[in-house]
Amino acid sequence: LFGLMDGFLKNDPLSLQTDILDHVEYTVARSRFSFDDFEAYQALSHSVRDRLIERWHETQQYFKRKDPKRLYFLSLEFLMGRSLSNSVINLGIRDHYADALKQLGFDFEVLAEQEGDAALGNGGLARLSACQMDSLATLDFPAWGYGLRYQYGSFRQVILDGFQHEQPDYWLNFGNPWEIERVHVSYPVKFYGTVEEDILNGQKYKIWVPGEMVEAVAYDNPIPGYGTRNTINLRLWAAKPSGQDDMESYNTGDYINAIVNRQKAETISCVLYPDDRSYQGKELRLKQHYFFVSASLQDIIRRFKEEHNNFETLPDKVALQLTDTHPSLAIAEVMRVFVDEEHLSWNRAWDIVCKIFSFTTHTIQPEALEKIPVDLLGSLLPRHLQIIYDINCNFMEELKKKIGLDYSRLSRMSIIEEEGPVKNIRMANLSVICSHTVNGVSRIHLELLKTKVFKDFYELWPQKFQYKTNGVTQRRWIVVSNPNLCALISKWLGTEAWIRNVDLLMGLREYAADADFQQEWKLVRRLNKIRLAEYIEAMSGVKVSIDAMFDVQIKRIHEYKRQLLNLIGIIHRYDCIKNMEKSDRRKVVPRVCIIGGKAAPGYEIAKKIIKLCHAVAEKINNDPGVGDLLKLVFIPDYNVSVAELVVPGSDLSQHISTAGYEASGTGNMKFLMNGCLLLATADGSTVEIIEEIGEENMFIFGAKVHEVPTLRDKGSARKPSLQFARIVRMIREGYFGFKDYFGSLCDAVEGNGDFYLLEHDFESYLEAQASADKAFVDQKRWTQMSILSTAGSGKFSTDRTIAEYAESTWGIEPCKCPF
Ligand code: 26M
Repeated sequence: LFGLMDGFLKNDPLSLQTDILDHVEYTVARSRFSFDDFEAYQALSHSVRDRLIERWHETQQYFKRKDPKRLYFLSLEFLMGRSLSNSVINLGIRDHYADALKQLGFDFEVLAEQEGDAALGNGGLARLSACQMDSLATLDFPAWGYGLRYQYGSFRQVILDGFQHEQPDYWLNFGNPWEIERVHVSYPVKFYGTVEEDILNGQKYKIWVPGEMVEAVAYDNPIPGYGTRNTINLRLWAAKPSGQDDMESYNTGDYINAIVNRQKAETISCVLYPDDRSYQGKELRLKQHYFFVSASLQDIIRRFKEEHNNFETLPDKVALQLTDTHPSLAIAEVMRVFVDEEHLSWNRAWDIVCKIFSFTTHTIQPEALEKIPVDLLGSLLPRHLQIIYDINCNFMEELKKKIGLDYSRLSRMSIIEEEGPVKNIRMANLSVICSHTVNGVSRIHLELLKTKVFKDFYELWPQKFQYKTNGVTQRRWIVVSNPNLCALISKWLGTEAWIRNVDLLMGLREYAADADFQQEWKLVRRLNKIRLAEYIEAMSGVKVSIDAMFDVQIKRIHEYKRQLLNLIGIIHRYDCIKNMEKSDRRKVVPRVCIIGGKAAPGYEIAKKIIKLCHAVAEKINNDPGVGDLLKLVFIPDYNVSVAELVVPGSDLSQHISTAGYEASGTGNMKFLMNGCLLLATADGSTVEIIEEIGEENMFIFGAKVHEVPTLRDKGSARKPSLQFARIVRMIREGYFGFKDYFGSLCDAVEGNGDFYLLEHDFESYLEAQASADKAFVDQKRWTQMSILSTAGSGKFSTDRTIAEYAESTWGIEPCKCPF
């Protein structure tokens, strides 16, 4: 019996093969003797899943026994991408599986390509959440992630005639082996209704009498750490019709319609909102937020109550991390549960609330801050609106005592925005007031928060404000996506220890000029470029030369990220080549310019940028006089797995936001780790990258953060760029077709309209590009810069970010599950 009980799954080739074939027969229900690649992928994933579940169980039991302070990481978005390769690498059994499969006649890499992306998020914030989960698991922290299980993830971007079209991403179509449905872990979530009063022991209480109820069902996604058995949980909620329905209604009315109406509950977790910039007071979105918050908190409080009976100790056991303001209704919800359901006094409840929440903001622009119309909140969550008003009222009283009757400051700091056509709840103010710590995502971001967006709050509570520079996980962004570079690094460092301790990458500096190392480095990079070139040809039909410099900008399309500056630069390059003497063309460094990214479906200008990219590409790629000297390709449907292919294969990457607009940026870190050089503005985390690897190893250009406001004020008094103006005129006058369509795009970058200062930065952008060309010609120097980029990327691991959060924000400690 004991033999059976400690019998962990075995990882020798025969056991793995038996496992896979069993899953082919019993899970996929195919013949063990005949199954295709996709079926093999399904069986393989289930076999990996079994191993994840084992460790997940052990870890959860260990956490339960040890009962450490736990971190609950709340985020409405997680961009997990694919799980297969990541899982087997973190479990340390990739090669075991590859061997086992080979004997069965399958190639591991081919099967891994069968997997679709889990794209439950939009951009940087969502991928950061995913990277942070990997680091939390690897560093053995007792953490749980909570999110929503959208049925439709980020839309699929399809390009027709150069225009973006959005198609639904029904990602669960073919099943999802990476989740475990927990039919017994479910909670009722309530909406609408009224607030009434009740008297209990002579004490008045508010009671929320809801008008609608849905059920939140848990889906658990195991997150394995690397080099540890710890496997933590990402719990995603799906909405289902409530089990607590009033059966009476079925008897009185139309049975069919009653069922159909019940089914509407599922719409709550149906679709991810694709916008990542503006907040329109949409009821469904608000419902999603509360659904998420209510289910997560019921789960967290239930777990706490299993072991504890006094809420005073909650702050010693629970840290709640708010990823942006999206989950910040949690603050009002905890107050409601404490006061209305647990009957704590307001003041006791408030004391506890102020000790458990920390808040990280991922935006800079004030107009991007989340607001909820008061009327909307009042109808959907009437009791929460009262609570928010009460929190605000108390805060305003306290504030008056501290700052006096400075009404304009009071109104700026109020949670309620009274100005404007409709009253709004400012979720950022609520989050700042109720959190013990407010974090920025890079040093410069915190500076801007302190002096602009949260200036008033910073002056009141300077000690609340901190920053933790973002990172990315080297497991996903080197080990999984660039296996050859990974092997090369380990070979020269003589250890794989850098995969858990990324500072060791610094050891590569020693070999940066070593001829043998450079040779091997170049070879790895070339193989990656070949792989990327094949993908480009398959996607766009454009054949590109491997010897050209691969110059890449992949990220969401936004005006502040300035893809348009890149395009105008490309047109300028094209123009120069065309106007050159034939003999001079030999001196041109050939380039393949690669752009990729989604535009929010309602973001007109961003969509026009995509169209312009295609129009320019059409012209350049079909100009026989240009040939291999310049190619432009747009990579459609940019997502995590596309990034895993593109990042390792690029020579130069662009991070060229107007200084002061990118809170951090994390794409720059992925490229840096892979030895791709950066052409960038001194914005967000790039400022800190410059400090780590030195400006001489990058191509930095453009206005600095402190210059931007003055430049903007100057308006048309800024120094014009004739080259820039000429190119904008070409676009406007129809040189690339679609004359009328591009007019508004041109308006957005001309004269006073040029809010993001493209024209001002253009000349220095061209200089930076010229330096990049010069450096590329000297391949020895370029390779050295490339090696030094990887060597200096250690700071930008989420391992460092998470360690900092654990220490100075969450107050949690590792809890390593023994073997
Ligand atoms: C808004 C309205 C409706 C639906 C969704 C949204 C929304 C979703 C995501 C708004 C913002 C969202 O994310 C913002 C974001 O991704 N910010 C980026 O965060 C990264 C991680 O900190 C930073 O590196 C980037 O600089 C920052 O732009």
